[in-house]
Amino acid sequence: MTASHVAYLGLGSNLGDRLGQIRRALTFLADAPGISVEAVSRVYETEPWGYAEQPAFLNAAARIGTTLGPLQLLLALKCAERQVGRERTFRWGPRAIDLDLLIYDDVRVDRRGLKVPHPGLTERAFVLVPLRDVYPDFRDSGGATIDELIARLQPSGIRGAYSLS
Ligand code: GSY
Repeated sequence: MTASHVAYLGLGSNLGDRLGQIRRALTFLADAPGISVEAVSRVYETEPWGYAEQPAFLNAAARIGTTLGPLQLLLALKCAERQVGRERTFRWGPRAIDLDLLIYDDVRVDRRGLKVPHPGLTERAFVLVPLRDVYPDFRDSGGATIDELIARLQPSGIRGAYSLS
């Protein structure tokens, strides 16, 4: 596959076998047509954001190469979530797996079901800290570095990091 685009994904899980589900999602994506997984961050245990009365999350990020467009990629992520066993609970509630399209080249998408870059990207440490492992040169639209963005989000709610290998 000759990948023509670079995208960054966020992965999260806080129900069941959290690490196993993140691994299975990455394996599913690596086997999916039009996607090559190029780099995976460490896995971070993070405090729940949005709705506090739920278990801690494991979060990670991945850099992929892809021939898919943003909407096709979103469908592939939804398909991976179903394969891994995601069932809808409620907004901001617990989930077996969550796959978010964070960044797709320099492309901006503003549609009902898809916003790229992900709107919460620069305000959530559980997204930025894993992203820094695979995209240390990331800057927001105002020019802030990823270290500066993370420094603004203290306390970060990051409890610890584990290597996936
Ligand atoms: O948006 C992803 C789902 N999610 C998460 C998450 O992945 N990690 C943490 N720490 N809190 C979260 N709240 C929601 S919703």
